[in-house]
Amino acid sequence: EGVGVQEYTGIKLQVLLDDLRAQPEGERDTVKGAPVGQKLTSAEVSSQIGNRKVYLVAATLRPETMYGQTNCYVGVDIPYGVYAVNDTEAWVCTERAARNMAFQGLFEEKGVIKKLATLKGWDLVGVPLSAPLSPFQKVYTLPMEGVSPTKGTGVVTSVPSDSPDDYITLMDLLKKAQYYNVEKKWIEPFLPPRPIIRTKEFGDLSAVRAVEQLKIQSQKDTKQLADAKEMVYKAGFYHGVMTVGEFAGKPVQEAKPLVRAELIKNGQAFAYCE
Ligand code: A2H
Repeated sequence: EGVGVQEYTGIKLQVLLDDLRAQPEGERDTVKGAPVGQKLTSAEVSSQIGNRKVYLVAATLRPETMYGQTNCYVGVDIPYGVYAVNDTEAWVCTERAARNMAFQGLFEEKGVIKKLATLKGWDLVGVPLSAPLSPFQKVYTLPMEGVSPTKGTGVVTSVPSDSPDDYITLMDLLKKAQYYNVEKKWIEPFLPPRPIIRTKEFGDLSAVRAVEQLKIQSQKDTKQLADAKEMVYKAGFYHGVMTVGEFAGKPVQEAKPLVRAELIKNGQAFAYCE
């Protein structure tokens, strides 16, 4: 980072509000005793959102990995806002990110922020989403300890096949579901990760292999995770070849801008810098 500008891709994961609303509160899963999505679907927030579609927006440096999305991560204690983009869309991210977005002209009126609601990460855990290019129709929002409130949007989309952090967090959550206040059914159907990229260093499932090689046990092993992340990132970038999707057979370096452009063209992503 430092002086350089980070060119992220903002990925739009649509909140399946109808799914949430179709399930009466009494029959909903709970997080810390509160029904999932309770705040998002409350009368007060609903009236603010109106008819807008709501998206969690995740910042990624690896748009070509979106074929491997299995879930989305938020920090449970991080404050998030629901921001109006225009009359038809609202985005969930940190206030810091919303300010950057406003100045980058991503909202209807340049420089102007219209906040519809305030949430905590906890309010989003268990919320169902539709993630572009994911093989799954519905994925879930889960808690991650290492999410930084001052990087990207504060929302991280999860690709356990190619991100050691994403993979170990998923294993952690599954092992200690009760402790983390998550349902196993938000995790189990999405495992094991499906291969999307092959590298000569790590084979088909780079993140899984690196986590095993470095004997990483949990998301608390931050030093080894940083090493694994660097190794996997380099292997993927320089030697990765896509094994799925429209650009299967192409090197990652070629596929990356193509997938990004495709997502942006389809209105499923946007350029975001910081
Ligand atoms: B990447 P950099 Cl498959 N807190 O996306 C913690 N991590 C965050 C974050 C935040 N607030 N915002 C974004 N990130 C993650 C995919 C991916 C990513 C893969 C492999 C490696 C990888 C799927 N998760 O990143 O510090 C996001 O995860 C390794 C560099 O700005 C984002 O890209 O360099 C990356 O960290 C941005 O990290």
